[in-house]
Amino acid sequence: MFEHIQAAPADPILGLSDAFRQDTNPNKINLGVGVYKDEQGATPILKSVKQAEERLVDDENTKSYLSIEGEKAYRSAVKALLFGKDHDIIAKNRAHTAHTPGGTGALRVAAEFIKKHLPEATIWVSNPTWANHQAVFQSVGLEVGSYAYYDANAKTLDFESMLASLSQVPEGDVVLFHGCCHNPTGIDPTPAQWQQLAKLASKQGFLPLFDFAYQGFGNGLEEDAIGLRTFLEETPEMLIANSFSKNFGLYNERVGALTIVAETAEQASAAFTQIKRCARTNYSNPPSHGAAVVTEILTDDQLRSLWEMELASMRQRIQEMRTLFVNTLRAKGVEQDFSFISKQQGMFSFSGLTPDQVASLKEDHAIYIVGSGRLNVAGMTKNNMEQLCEAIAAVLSK
Ligand code: PLP
Ligand code: TYF
Repeated sequence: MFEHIQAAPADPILGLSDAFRQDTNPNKINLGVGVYKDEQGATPILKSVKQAEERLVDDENTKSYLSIEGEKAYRSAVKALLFGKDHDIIAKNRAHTAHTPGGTGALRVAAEFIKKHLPEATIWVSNPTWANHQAVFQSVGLEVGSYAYYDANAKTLDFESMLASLSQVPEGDVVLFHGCCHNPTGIDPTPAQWQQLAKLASKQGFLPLFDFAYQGFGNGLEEDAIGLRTFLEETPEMLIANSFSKNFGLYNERVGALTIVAETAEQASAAFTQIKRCARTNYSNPPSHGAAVVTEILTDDQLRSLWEMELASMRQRIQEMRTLFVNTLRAKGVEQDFSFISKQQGMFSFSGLTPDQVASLKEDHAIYIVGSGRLNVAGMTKNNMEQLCEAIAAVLSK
């Protein structure tokens, strides 16, 4: 039965982690997968998370199933984080949130929901985008199109082309936006550009789907929500797939959520029953632990302020590494201008390194970055910076 089955290609990002693990070079550096690392190169459990877990060990009294949509306290906490706790949408009951296994789980449920209830819709993603977007949407049979986003020469957002592409999107289609910290480029629209995009969405009549995997890694928790909150002033409907993998460091607990915003409370309730149906036929109900940790932290003043401090320190360390990287490259005699990297947001930057240079970094220097030239800046440390920049200087001068 299985003899005709061909091996699937490795995931371009997760496959790189496998290759990294097998590399025996003691000085190897992994700037591939988007995982935060501290100054020691470790991905530690946040203190706020440990403290919340200690409380849960004492207080948890059942491992019985959660409901399909997850716990109420978690779902309320997610909405407050996305919209701000006093937002009209919450007061008017126009949004419902389902706890999903990670941001990927949220995207998958969103994809099935779109396919089933907006069957004519094409979904549009930025060029470039996270490698898994296209695969998740295609796996449910959705048509995926792409809109202009990045200017590879100027290393900026090509906003004119983005507007021109999105002006072609017909009414009833879906457009995916990265809420902040665009993966892979590290370049986000400005507040004024978000306004223009939101007005365009309203004019064209397309449905925005926000993928919000890095809240707090750009400018701050509130600041990073500006894109989706600006849209909500113009568009009465939205889907939001958010992840707590990065901002709580809860990667392997698989914690995220899918939120639907509708024009009225009645429409939101009806649509949400269909979202629950998609969840039920996928994984029945979500895993409890990660969401219980997030709820404990978000609803307790002391844990919440500890978490916000820890998140700010992750954000600041990445920003420091951006500046140090640019300065160290210059100090190593690299003439090419890399200053754009210090202006970008979140974990990632598009370096502009070519596929050959990326291959040489891996083969000759045991430095792993994604084939597109995307760097995980969060994998840089003061300790690996000299070695990294010397290697980049070497491959650039080849
Ligand atoms: N969306 C983007 C843009 C991401 O970078 C990631 C990263 O993992 C995800 C979604 C998926 O999040 P999760 O790991 O919680 O499934
Ligand atoms: O882009 C990244 O590196 C992260 C982690 O299939 C990731 O979003 C990468 C690939 C993948 C799942 C998660």
